[in-house]
Amino acid sequence: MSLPAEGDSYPIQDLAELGRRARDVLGANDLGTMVTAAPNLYPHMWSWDAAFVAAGLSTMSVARAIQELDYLLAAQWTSGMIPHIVFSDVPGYFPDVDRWGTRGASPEGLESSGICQPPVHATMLRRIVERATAAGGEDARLAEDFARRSLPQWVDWHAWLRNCRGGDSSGLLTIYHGWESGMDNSPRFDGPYSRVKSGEMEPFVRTDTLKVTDHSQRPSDEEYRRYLWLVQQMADVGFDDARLPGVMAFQVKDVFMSAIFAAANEDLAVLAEQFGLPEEALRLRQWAREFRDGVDRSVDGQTGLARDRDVLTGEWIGLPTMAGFAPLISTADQALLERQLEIFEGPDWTGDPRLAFPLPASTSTTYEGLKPRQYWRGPVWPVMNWYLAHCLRRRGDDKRYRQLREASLAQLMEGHFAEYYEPFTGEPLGSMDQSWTAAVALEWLTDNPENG
Ligand code: 2M8
Repeated sequence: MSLPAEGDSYPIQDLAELGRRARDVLGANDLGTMVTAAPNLYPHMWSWDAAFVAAGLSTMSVARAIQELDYLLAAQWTSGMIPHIVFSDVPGYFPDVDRWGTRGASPEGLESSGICQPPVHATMLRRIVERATAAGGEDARLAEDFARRSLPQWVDWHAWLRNCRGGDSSGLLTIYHGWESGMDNSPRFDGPYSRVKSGEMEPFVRTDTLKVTDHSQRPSDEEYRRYLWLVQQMADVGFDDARLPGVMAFQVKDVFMSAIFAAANEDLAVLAEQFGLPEEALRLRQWAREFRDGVDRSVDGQTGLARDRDVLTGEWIGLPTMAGFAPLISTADQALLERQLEIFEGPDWTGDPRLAFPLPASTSTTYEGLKPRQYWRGPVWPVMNWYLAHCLRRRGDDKRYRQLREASLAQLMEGHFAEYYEPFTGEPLGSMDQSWTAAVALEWLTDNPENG
């Protein structure tokens, strides 16, 4: 395994050291106002990263965790959308707020991008509240006060998703940019992107490839041109939700995000009941059902995997990517769950004997388009391992949670807290000291089912 040259204290010797180093990573990435997603490559707050990071922070300080979520919520648009990036004033990331054309769109002098990301927030908030309530005292009071005070904003966020992105009774949310999925260049989007023909555009200089100098680990220039073209298309209509369906060259029903939404609606409903909003809870449960059903209906009977749909062509997208396991997150259908678990543990996924660790790669390791070093086209993502394990554990599947925990901790002991890992060698790739990787390391460490 070839490790990056930077740093001098790898690998990690024991779990206590893993915890210390994970806390150091979050501390070093903390600007005081926000924990940036990564030190160099991502010097801002990303929406779904912030939710995972807040849960990681809550293992150290509930107050700091709440501050993180508060900062994200402060950038919420009046429509209810929570933007995918809240910008810090650290320079060096492209596209910046000027390229987005979103100056002034967030309140309170914050600057943000103009798209969203998967809504894991309510799930992570529920987790923080449960952790703080178990701790009792001041932690419990802080978390419960925050949940009570912020609930209307989370409900607005879910209402925006439901109404602006999923109000067509498909039970699936529409995304207008691959960045909204969080899995930017997954092969899931190759078909829809192939139909995005970029027109006249301001020239641009990427900054990501200055930081990750092995360019094979990042999306290509052609992909970036299309990403930027879509940003321009949205900016041209002022990010007006009502106009996006009429103009956007990329429109995909994202099955993984829809499953995350279904689960998050359940979690928010639990909080709404707990904190005195019973009518909202009913509405949220209705949305949970709607999207759970939408995800179930997308499953391809032959492959057993869930599918995205290209809205513009009407075609289902049935590639063997991690998104195919969306039902593991949301389904209530026991037969479907069992079939998915069989595939998940089979030779195309975590049962592939060539794997360094039995963890799900972002695309099947037997897929002919697998790019084991390239971003969302093959590497293993620690944050996804934790999220899927968390969803399984919520179903009472402690056995699989334990297996994924053990494999994930073994992977992280190499010490870089990488953004993603090569599936067969375990080589750390992308950004090092990635905040959400450190955050889930803390989650794994503080939640050992062996200890009851
Ligand atoms: C990656 O995405 C950003 C664009 O949003 C980028 O490549 O510049 C993705 O992995 C995304 O899921 C993640 O939230 C973000 C920050 O970690 O990086």
